[in-house]
Amino acid sequence: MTDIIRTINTRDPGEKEFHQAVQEVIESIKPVLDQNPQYRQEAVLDRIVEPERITTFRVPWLDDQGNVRVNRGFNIEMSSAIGPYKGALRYHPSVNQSILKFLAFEQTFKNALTTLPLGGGASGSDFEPKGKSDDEVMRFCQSFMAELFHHIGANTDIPAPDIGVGAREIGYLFGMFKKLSNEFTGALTGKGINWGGSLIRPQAAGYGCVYFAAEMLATRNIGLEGQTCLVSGSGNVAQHTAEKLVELGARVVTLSDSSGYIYDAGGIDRDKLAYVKHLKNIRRGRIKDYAEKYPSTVYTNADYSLDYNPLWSHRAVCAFPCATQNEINDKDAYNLINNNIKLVCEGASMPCTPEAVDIFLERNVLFASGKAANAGGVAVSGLELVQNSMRLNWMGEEVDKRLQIIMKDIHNTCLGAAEQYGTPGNYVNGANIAGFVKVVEAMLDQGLV
Ligand code: NDP
Ligand code: 2IT
Repeated sequence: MTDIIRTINTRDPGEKEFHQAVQEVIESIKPVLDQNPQYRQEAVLDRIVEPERITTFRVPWLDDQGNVRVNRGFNIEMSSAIGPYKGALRYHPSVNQSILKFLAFEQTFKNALTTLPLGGGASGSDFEPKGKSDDEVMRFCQSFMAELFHHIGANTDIPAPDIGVGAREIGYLFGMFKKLSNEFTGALTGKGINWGGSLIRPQAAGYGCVYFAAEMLATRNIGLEGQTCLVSGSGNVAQHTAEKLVELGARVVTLSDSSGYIYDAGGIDRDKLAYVKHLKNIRRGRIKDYAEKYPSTVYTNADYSLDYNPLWSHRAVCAFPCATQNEINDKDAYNLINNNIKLVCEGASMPCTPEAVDIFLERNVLFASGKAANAGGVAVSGLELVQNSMRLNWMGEEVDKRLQIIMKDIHNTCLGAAEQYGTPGNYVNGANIAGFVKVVEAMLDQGLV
């Protein structure tokens, strides 16, 4: 165990997701530390694993029956080395300090890879939006923002959609931010298109993930057309990953939510995806309904007592985990490999366990970690901020073109860094090294702060 892992284990025992995210970066950057003794002298690791600021706060709200409910809110400001704190805002019952620190830590390097001047942060709550009325969600968001607005702003900290936070929540949050701060600025991204949002932002993480996958496949002269793809999740990232895959001629056969998954051997086409979007974004229903609408589909209930997820046991060339952290373990990795998998591209944040990642790398599967592959979301958030400060809106084609260029650049940056430090083709090392060096160089330039 390295000193830094020992330090965070002692200082923050039980923060297993945060430890996992740190461990992955530390393993990748060993050669960088060896070649740059100054980094050790300046204790950059000790500094980079300690958030610049953490806030936790009470979020009281009234449910529709008039009962007082209380949730916990968090804001993690991890690194402002290269720009204002920026990252995910997540509402999910599992949210705790460990999960948000892991997200904020990964985000710091992800944002560095985008080439945009954005630091790393994350915020959220253990609030469960599923099953709540729109009024309840609005009251919760307003109470959450009553505290968060002290900390955020277009030049300080800019939250954005993540699990459980989409257009509806950003709307309620922005409305309250504007009222409290008396300013109309880009203090949140993922805003509605009529009030400061960017075209393509809802699609960006998913589309970007597929652009990244296409770049990876091209290094082995493989195209996406006709390839069978497994996608997990059915939220924002999964929907738009599937949408771009279908547009490029791939065959998407799975989608899931926390209750189960569907397998549609005929392929999920545009019309079926339109149904999924309505089901999930408007009706806020369960993916199970898909199998009732399209009876040739097989629906399987989630069984959390199993030590593998049957979604990853189907034969496919590409896998896109787009739901949540640690959804592919070592057993799932072997199941994928035994079924011909050639590429695993993380749409979600840290969806593969370290054991699964090692198996993919050992078996020469093309593997991209989320901090590179899903960076399209935050990249277009960055473009949303540019448009806000210029007070203009770009056309969708313009944003999409920029997104494609950014994903191609990130791909090449990862390959270049991996090659330079002796692990050609290893996108995990490449992403960690390139992101780390950029952030650390900025920290050193700015002195001990
Ligand atoms: P959504 O809330 O839109 O969708 C999340 C999906 O994952 C839902 O289908 C949800 O099912 C499922 N899910 C969530 N938690 C679990 C769980 N514990 N077990 C099984 N399924 C689960 O979120 P997003 O699509 O925005 O985010 C998905 C992932 O992508 C996250 O890891 C996020 O960090 C990452 N990401 C998101 C970006 C964005 O712009 N939105 C950008 C970059 C990364 P259910 O409805 O049943 O909960
Ligand atoms: O994980 C992520 O990159 C996000 N949820 C989006 C962050 C952003 O600022 O757009």
